[in-house]
Amino acid sequence: MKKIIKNPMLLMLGLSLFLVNCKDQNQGNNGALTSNAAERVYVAPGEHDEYYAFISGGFSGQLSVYGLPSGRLFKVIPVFSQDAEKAWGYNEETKPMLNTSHGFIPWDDSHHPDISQTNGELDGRWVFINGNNTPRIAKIDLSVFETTEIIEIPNSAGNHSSAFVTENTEYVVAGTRFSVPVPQRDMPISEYKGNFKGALTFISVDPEDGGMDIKFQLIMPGFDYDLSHPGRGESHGWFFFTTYNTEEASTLLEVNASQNDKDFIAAVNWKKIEEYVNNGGGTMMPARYAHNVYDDATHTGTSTMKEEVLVVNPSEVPGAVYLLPTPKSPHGCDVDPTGEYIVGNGKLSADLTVHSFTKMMDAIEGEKFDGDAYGIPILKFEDVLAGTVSQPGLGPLHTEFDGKGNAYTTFFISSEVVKWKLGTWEVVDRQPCYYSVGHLMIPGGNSRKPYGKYVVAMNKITKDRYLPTGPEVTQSAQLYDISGEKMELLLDFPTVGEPHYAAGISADIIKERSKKIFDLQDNKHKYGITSDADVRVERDGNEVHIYMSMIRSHFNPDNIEGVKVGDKVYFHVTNLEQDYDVPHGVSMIGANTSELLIMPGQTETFVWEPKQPGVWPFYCTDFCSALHQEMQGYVRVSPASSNIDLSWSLGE
Ligand code: K7E
Ligand code: CUA
Repeated sequence: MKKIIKNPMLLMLGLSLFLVNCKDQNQGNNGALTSNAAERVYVAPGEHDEYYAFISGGFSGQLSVYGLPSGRLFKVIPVFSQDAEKAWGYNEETKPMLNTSHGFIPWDDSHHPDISQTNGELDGRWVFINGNNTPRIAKIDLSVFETTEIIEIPNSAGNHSSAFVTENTEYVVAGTRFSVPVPQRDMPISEYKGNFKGALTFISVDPEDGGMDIKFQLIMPGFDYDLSHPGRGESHGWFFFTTYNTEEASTLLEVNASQNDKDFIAAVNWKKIEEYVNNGGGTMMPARYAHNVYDDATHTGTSTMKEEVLVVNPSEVPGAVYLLPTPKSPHGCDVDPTGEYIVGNGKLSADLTVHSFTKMMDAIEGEKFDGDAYGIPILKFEDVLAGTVSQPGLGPLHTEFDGKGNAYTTFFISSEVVKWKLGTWEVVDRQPCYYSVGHLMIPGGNSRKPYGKYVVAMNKITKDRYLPTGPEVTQSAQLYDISGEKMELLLDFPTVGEPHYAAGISADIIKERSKKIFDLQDNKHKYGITSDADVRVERDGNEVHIYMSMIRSHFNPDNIEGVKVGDKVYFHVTNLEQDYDVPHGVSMIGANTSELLIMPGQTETFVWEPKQPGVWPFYCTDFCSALHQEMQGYVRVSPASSNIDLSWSLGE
């Protein structure tokens, strides 16, 4: 046990608990300033927010949509976790979206959303987000705010240094946190060192429809790959990954992965590797992974199992990968808007380390190496160092930029956001967070053009900040105004799940692209109908298919007879409405699934397996009109042995 106590991280965690419990922290603004702050986050009834913020749900597996500066929650977009409210993963159309090589996986841990870019600026077409646990990348289409694609990542585990996009969304990148045997196989854990590998996956994104496809996987040494960011401007074409556990320990990492004085930032020249694979380089290896696509015309997801993936070893492409020594177990890996500075946030380091892209290129050209790791050249720390921010705080995690030459770094242990200047490395301001901040987000932060008006800090601990709700209290974000010299805390707001990273964008870019309805005439759903003339009920063995419509304020049909115990009854329900904001819902007594919430012009399906004879009602779950309570129907269920014919009707 003595050995454990020597671990600096534990000592620092102890200090953190002390700080968190210490009540004499500056509690922020006084009364007069508070009313001023209230005005600055107040969005009057009927007015719109200036920014969208897409905040990850962490262990909720979802992505939440907020407005800034109000902090108002608009929507929780289901991504990796089943959501009964929207039937995600419950209806027949979206179940395939959660398929993986491990079967149907109804949950994940989502950390890092990133919005698509064109020429290094956010274009608001899609937002990508990682699933850590069963490695996946999802794409959300921001015209409909729905998850429309999920691709599983083979050879990967704890998909954490993900999902960040290059400056023309050429790639969304997914780095493995855990190294594992590649390919997976039965072997002793003690043989980790030298044998386990870390896959860095480059997923191409179709510039037209956003379709994702794994272009190649770079098979790296068995480190942990924690976070990553793309180069931009001059450094476009490179991608940077922080590593820890360069010790390659497989047990008690809190001690064994904290031995090396420096770990690395891995710099990957993806353009060079892209060229190599475009010329036939790399090796196809067997790998099973699911590729799930949701089609807005058929309103249906399909899952395809892929069988192979293209892998590249760094040694095959000399000059494509270098290692930049970085103290000490770095977490965040953040690139400034010019693309010159790469910030490594060493969790156990007293100072913040900033590398220079220009110096890195000079050192590479001069071939000034300090040995290698598994054949990958290590550059000299002094040769690539742009500067250090000296003792800015304790436990640095993540850095964002305001586009005006300032950087903002979160410190988990000392629980604060620290503002410092790029180039002079001087600390110019610090503000406490309540409490223990993880990520922070400046809208447009991961691009050439951050908006630089607000920063959102996302905190791990809230303690006494809100009314208590039993042992589990809300997670929380805090909004600061950063338009002046000093940061000003404006607002606390609760979040869904545990927020990690977030992505923010000017509302104007998204607003005008937002779809209002699905066009009924474009509905290509296999079981969809476009008018009441197509309403019917069909039997196929013990399967019964109900082609049903819904419009204010009835279902058609609303009386169905001839269903029997033992049948599998499919309700294929089309919402015939073509007006904005008129969804209908449907639910059936005793159905082992969720309701459906169906948008105008859309078709969805649920399955009901009646267990008992009787007359069983169904009803609309969304208060759609003054006669919403009249929107109901009955299904008569007869014993399995009965010979009552199928019949259906409305108003007869
Ligand atoms: Cu720092 Cu998963 Cu980005 Cu959370 S990670 S804090
Ligand atoms: Cu339709 Cu309520």
